[in-house]
Formats: sequence, structure tokens, C-alpha cells
Amino acid sequence: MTNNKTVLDWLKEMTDMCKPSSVIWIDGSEAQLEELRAEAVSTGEMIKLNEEKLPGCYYHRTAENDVARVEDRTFICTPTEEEAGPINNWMAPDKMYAKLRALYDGSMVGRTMYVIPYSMGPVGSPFSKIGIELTDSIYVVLNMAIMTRIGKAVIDELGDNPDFVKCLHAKKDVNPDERYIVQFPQDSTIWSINSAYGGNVLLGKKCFALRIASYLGKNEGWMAEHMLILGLENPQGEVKYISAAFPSACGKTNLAMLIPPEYLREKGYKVWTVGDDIAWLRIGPDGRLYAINPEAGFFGVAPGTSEKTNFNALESTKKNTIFTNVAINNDDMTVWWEGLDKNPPKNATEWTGKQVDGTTYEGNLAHPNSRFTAPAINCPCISKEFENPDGVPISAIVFGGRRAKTAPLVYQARDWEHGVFVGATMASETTAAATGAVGVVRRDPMAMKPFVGYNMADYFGHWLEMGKKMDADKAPKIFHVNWFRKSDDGKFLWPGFGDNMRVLLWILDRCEGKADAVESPIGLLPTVDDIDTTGLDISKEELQELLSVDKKVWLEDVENQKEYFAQFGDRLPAEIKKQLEILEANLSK
Ligand code: SAT
Ligand code: MN
Repeated sequence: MTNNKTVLDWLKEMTDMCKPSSVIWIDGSEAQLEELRAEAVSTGEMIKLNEEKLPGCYYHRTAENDVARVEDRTFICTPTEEEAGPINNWMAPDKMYAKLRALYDGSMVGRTMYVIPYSMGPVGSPFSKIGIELTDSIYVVLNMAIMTRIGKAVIDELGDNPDFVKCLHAKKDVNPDERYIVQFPQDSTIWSINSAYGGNVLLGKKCFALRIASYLGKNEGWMAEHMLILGLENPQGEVKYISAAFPSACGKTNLAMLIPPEYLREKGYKVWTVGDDIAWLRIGPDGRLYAINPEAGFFGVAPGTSEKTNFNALESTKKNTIFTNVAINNDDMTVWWEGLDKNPPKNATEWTGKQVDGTTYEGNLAHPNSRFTAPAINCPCISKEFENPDGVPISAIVFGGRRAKTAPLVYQARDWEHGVFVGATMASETTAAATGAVGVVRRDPMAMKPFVGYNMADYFGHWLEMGKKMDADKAPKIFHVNWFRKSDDGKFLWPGFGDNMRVLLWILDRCEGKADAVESPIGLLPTVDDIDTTGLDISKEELQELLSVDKKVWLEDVENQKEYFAQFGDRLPAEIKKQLEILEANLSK
């Protein structure tokens, strides 16, 4: 498929090591993909679902020990430990290469290696970057075909260029003790072994589009962020774009595909989805910040997705979708998960493969981190700008997390520097998207804790640098939201989902200088009258509680922030220290 010497030399080195019985180039044609689907069904790797109800849809089950990203086995192998920083696992590149070579050696004997050329971003866009993933898993090929642009057009676009991200994945025997997800940023190389689950093996996603890309972005003056991108259209037909960072499984897909409350729909408001997980951002010729979604599909959390919570996501999964670790309704070969509806199938296959009566079953039929891989073009509200090679201009950047108590519903940073600090002090209660305890508060700056490909302190510095390159009136305004605030008796205070639009409207009005705000120790807050509660069953007192800042709780958080920042030592930008001092002083007044 190519005469690119760098590609061919690398491929030879990898095949000499992994020793596959055959090598197949993925050209991206539907005929080839269809053959692979048939093969995966014949070997049991995938199960064909009901062709009438779910045309083109397949089911895949991973090993029980292999159901989420494994952060403790994810490494950033920079030449020095300093470069990877204190929150990444690190090993010297030589040592890691040697260790992994031994594991990869002969790992594909008797198996086929697939060569997948793929583009993150529309092929040929100035934002886009090319990768090639070698894998022995058809599941990976078929997922990559949904999540990225693949095949001949991409390898043609690469031409003789030696500049591409070299990705190697071997399923091996899925041994969790020898599972490694390793990034070598200086070599633009990703090696993954002993997993067959989503984010560990679809190497274009977190490994490339965030870890490697954040490193490239720092060197090349752009940003790779864990952000959704949405367009909000007002009744005059003007669309403004917002990008928002939340940790995994905190509702990015839901926010990206939000359906406005009825009274706003009637007025003519609409939301358009550009991306649900990753944004690549560059400063455009006009000095504004532009974003593309480098992906071509959604790898969304299935549980909790319903007609009511996310109609558009559910619609997106109705055709040409791969479901991973959800439950099967054996009667009609459709899928089910907790929160889809109140009618679990009686005759069900649990995600582990166990046959159960779903109506009497206790526990989860679908794994809490079960997923759908759906083409973005299936989404009823996909933005017209989705394929725009120049991206969309960003008016507001929103940070958020799950905080039962601390963070108010919404507040605005005073300026870019303060906004970077707000992002840097993000924290959230953990979810099932990564292995480990669920519900524990952890600091997750810009939702990038598991995804930053270099020292987090330098990453804060890069954010500050990007701000210096934009005039204050052109740079996006920065906000923080928390949909998950709870009352003392443990109930969510805010309805969330479509009603989050009410908060987005305040945010955009602030960007245009049309809405009021009041100063608070942590930033600019709306008053209870600034958030439109038309048709909502929420009292002024409850809204007041949602917008309140408890200084005592915040001062405790400041202590935790200090401890967190201490690990970066002298590398922490002075500006972050300054912002921390301002916050503490404001709270102590
Ligand atoms: O499994 S993934 O890392 O791709 C999804 C996520 O955690 O957001
Ligand atoms: Mn994510």
C-alpha cells in the first residue's frame, strides 16, 4: 500500500519481533471490513445482533479482568523521570523497550497482524495527525474503523513523510500481570500488550490523541484536551461553541448531545455535537482559539443511557455500532444495560456470558463501564462543522467534576490565568471508567490526570503560555460547573441532563457581556435570578444552596490543593502559586 521507507522499516522490525503468520493492510474498504466482521463472528470474537432492529451491529465481550483503562499499568517513558513528572508512571525507555520486546517476542505466531493507517482529524486538515496501529485483534480494527478515519486515503496523505505515530498492540494472553500501556513521547511510539479493552487498545484515543498529542502540542504550540465540543444555536441562528473537560464517565457524552428543555426548544434553541471526548485546539489566523474533534465516533458509556437521559446517543447506537460488555436479550438478540429502561430481558446473557433471568437477577447485567462504539455520523444532532478542517471557534471553556459539596453549580474565572488555576485544581469523585475504587475524591487537573504525556507542572505552564498568545478579548472565557452537588440528605440538587442548558446560556451570555455576575472568593457567580428556572421544580432556596460557597469546606480543599501542588516542587509555575495565595486570602477574609 505504500513505499514509505520509514513505515516499511518499522513494519519489518515489528513483524520480526511479533512473528505474525500473516500481515494484512487495512485499506478502509467496506468489503474488507465486512470480511473481517464475518471472520470475527465465525471465531466467536464478535456476535451478530438482530439485523432488523440493530442493522450492522455487533457484540463483543472482553475478559473479566480487562474491562477498563488500567492507570497503574500505563507508563510515560520519557528519557528522564522529571519529564514524565510525579503523577505519571515512568520507566527509562531502554529498560521498558527491553522488557516489552521480551513480551512481544513471538506474540503473534499463528495470528494475523493488521496494519491500520489512521488519521486523527479529517484527512488533510491542518489540525490532523496520522498514526499507524499494528494489532492482532479484529475487534480493534473494527473499532478503529468507527473511531478514526482509516485506510488508503490516510496512507496516501502520509506519502513519504516519516512523521507518524507508531502504535503496536498485541492481545497476547490478556494477562493482567503483564499488561502494559506505554507511551514513548519522544519516539511518537505507543506499545500496548495483554489487553483487549477499549481505551487500552484503541490507540488513537487516549494514548495518541491525548498522551502523545499533549506532548506534541506543547512543543508545537497547540493543545490536546480531554474535552467535548458543542455548538449552541440561538433563535437568531447564530452558533457559539463551548468546549468542556470532565473526567471519564462524568457525562461528557450527555452534555455534548444535550436536548434543550422544551421552553427553550420552542424558542428555537438547538445544540449541535462536534465531539464528546477529545478536542485539539489551535489559535487561528484571527487570534481566536479553534477546535476540532480528532475522532470519528463515540466510545460512550452504555449504562444510564436512555431515551430520556440521552436520546441522541441512544439513536447513534441503532446501526453500525459495536457493543462491549453490555447484556444481550437472547429472545431477539438486542442489547440491554442498567438504565436503558425498566424492563430487563428475562432471557438474558449477562456481560460475563452467564445465562440469567434478568427480571429476578441481582447485580449488574451490563458491566458499569460497558460501552458502545458508534459512528459520529449516526448522531441526529451532529454538527455541520464536524468535518470542517479548520475547526470551530471556542467562546467558552468549561471545567467540571463530580463534587457532592464543594463546587457551586457554576462560576466564572476572573481571567485566563485564574481559569488555568481553576482547571488545575479540578477534582472529582472517581467512576468505573478506570480500575480502582469508585467514589473517592481525587484531584484531576483539566480532567487530564490519566492522559497528560509529560510533566503536569509543565502542562500548566503550557496553558499559561497559550493564554499569553491570545488577546484577552479573543481568548475563550473559562468557567467551572458541578452538576453533582448534593444536599445534606444526599439528594442531587440540580436536575442535570437537558437542564444543564440553562447554565450554558448564562455562560454564553457572560461571554457576550449580557449577563450579570457577583464577585465571590472563588470567582464570579450568577445570582439566583441569573439562572432561568422556567418550568423547573426548584426553589430559590435550593438554587441559593447550589450557588453557595462554604468557606470552611473550601479552605479544607485549599489545604488539599497545596499538598497536591507540593509534589511538583519548583517546576510548578509561579502563577499557579500566586493564584493559590489569592484564593486562600479571599477565603480567609
Ligand atoms: O476506555 S476509554 O479510555 O477510551 C474511555 C474513557 O475512559 O473515557
Ligand atoms: Mn474520556
